[in-house]
Amino acid sequence: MAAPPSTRPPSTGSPGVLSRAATGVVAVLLVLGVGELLAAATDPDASPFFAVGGTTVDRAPAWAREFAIGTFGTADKPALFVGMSVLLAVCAVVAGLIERPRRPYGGALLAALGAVGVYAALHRPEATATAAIPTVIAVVVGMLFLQFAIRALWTPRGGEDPASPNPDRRRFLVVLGAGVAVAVVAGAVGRYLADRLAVVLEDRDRFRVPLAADAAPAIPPGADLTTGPRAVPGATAFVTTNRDFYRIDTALQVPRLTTADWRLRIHGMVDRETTLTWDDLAAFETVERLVTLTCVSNEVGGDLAGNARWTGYRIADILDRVGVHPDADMLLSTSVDGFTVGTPVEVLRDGRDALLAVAMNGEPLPLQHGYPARQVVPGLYGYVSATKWVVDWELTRFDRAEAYWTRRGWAAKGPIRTASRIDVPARSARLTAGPVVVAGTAWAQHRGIDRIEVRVDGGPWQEAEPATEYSVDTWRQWRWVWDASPGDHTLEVRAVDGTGAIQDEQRRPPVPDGATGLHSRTVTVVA
Ligand SMILES: Nc1nc2c(c(=O)[nH]1)N[C@H]1C(S)=C(S)[C@@H](COP(=O)(O)O)O[C@H]1N2
Ligand SMILES: [Mo]
Repeated sequence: MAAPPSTRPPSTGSPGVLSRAATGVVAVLLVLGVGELLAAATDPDASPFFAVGGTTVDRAPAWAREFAIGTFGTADKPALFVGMSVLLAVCAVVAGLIERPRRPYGGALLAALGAVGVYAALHRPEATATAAIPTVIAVVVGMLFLQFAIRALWTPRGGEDPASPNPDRRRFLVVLGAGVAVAVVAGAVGRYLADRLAVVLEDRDRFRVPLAADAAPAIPPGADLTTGPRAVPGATAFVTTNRDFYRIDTALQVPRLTTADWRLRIHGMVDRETTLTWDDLAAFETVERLVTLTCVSNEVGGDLAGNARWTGYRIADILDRVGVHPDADMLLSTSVDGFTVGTPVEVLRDGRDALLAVAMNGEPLPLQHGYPARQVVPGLYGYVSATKWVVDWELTRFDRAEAYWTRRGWAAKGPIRTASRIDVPARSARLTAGPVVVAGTAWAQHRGIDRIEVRVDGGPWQEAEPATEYSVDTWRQWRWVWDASPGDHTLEVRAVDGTGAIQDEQRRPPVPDGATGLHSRTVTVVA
């Protein structure tokens, strides 16, 4: 008897070349798509594909560059991307062909490509260690996919017929399709976010910082310990650069808001509900001030404080325009990302320079610091005053509303506590006996710093030399010359604020309303 005709082709023992190659290609697409999305959401310079491209351009030897420009002209960058894509496609096909169930050779190839991406991302200008994260996660996703899909290709359907190990085509196609879908969606969303960022960056480039009708007083010589003939090496600069300014917020992705899209809706207990557009701001007087910001989470001796030149509009002027009800005691401000802050209305209207700021140190606000508009209120910790990307003001009451951090255990009101810090000599410094310059900074925003005192090994307090005071809203530097004797010594500092109150010496953690205690530094002096 003749055998019945087989409906299935006999098993060849290994799935088709095309399917395996396709699996490799989809795995690489996933790496690119996921990498693009994660980079766009965190750090656009960390995109594996574009980091490799950028690093190739930067590292290309002169002859290669000459050749590329000579051959492709202004299309040298598209040519680079095409070249990279061809190379990637070849690697993708190879990865698919060499991957085996439980033997992820193709995955190893993806990891090797990923290593190149990580290297490139870490070597972009201004890159930090986190630039590696998008590539690492994307490669892991790609490797898992590759192994999963290849297993679908090799595993017999349900395993019920071990004699004919035919792959489950349908399951394989579903896995492959899902991979393509995720790669495409991730890539598209990633590109959208990246374009959105480009739009905001262009908007920021076009933005001209308004000239201040009421400019900040000049910084007197002697306010800054880092300049002048008596400059102290290692001291903290009086004005913090935008790059060095601490950053604290809850935003996983920095909000991307253009001046055209920006609105400030003012509502609640007001006479006239108003929505301000960017152009409406021009009606208010432009003010420029130096103000020191501090985070409530700053530990004793910590660096979550910075001093910048802010340009903007008086919050009080804007509040006057809408007419605040007398029983409203809280300005509940909301960021475009939903973060909320509750600020006492009284503080905003007591004459201090509470600003809706649009510029920082003469530049439009950096995206991370609240572009296009944020609040700056002298004397209050950031969590109760300094709303970045602010788009909504509700006039309300502290007994009706609760802001983001208050709901999470922090105090409803947060005046800044008097603090002082030793910056020089450095931690665990080894010094030579004799005169040693000790220096640092101290702050008590809106009360000012009157006096700074230093003591050695718990001895008597000795008055340090304060730098020239700029204003009660900025920090004040100080220096003290110590006649150091050999041995291990502990230096401590304390400040006296403008009301004559001595800094609180009792050690308390930052929660719920700011750390207290003295900053100390232990140093070794050798003969
Ligand atoms: N939108 C938004 N604004 C915010 C925050 C935030 O998480 N989201 N954090 C606040 C806190 S706690 C501080 S200390 C300051 C820090 O401002 P900076 O990042 O510009 O230094 O921003 C404040 N404004
Ligand atoms: Mo903060």
